[in-house]
Amino acid sequence: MPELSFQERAKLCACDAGRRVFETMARKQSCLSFNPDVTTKAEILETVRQVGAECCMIKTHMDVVSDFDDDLVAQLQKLSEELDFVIFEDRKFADIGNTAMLQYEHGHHRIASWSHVTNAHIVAGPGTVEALKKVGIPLKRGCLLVAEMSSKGTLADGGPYTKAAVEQAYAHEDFVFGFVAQRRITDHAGFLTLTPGVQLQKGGDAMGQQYNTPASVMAKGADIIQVGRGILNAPDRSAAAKEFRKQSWEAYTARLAE
Ligand code: S5P
Repeated sequence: MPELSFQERAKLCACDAGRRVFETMARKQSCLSFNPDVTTKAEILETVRQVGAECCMIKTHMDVVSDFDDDLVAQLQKLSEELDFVIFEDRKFADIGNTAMLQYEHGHHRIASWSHVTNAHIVAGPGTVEALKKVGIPLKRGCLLVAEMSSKGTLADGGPYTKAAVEQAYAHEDFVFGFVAQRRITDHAGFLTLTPGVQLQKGGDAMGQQYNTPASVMAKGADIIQVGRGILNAPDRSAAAKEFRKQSWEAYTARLAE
């Protein structure tokens, strides 16, 4: 099957937030999502200001931010409008439905109230996503399922577990619009693949993370490359983000031309 463009794929996506992601990617010509995995409000906002213009998405882990407050959310939302990116809180919900629902809507972070996109593990069975959907759909939110992981020894490794994630996604297409995975795992072009574990050189860290290059993950069907320390620790973050954006967008356009 020929590769469809992100604009064409937006039309095949049944989730409001998912369409917004595809459309942002097409409009900005960016397959780059950046995660500012830093622990203060000031650092998050500083790094997002440095690289947000290059990104279709900014992925956060708000539970590591020591001084999280409503103003951080307000400023991030403002930057999301100014710099045109989608906000993705990487909460990886994994509990039984009722608990996941409470965690999504309530607590200190009230994730559903501000994050366009979140994600979930499928380990607890379909109840997790069914419950998240109850909160997310009225707010036009979307969810990615963690189908494969980038870390050494992961149990989410392409076998029956990954297949179960695909089945759950098909059952909830209005809320689930794709996967966190190391390669494309379905032919359904309305589903998006976000691949973490990306740096400009292949390698890893001391805690089990494994890195592949933008070109190699795009060749396996990634639509969004998820980059953290490859940009965060670069001497010039903006230049690094431009390079990741360029390499991944070129790989996408090459795919279209195949
Ligand atoms: O399989 C995964 C799934 C995720 S969402 N492997 C990952 O590394 N992630 C996230 O991507 C992880 O939580 C982190 O925020 C980011 C990778 O960051 P980096 O600094 O290693 O690029």
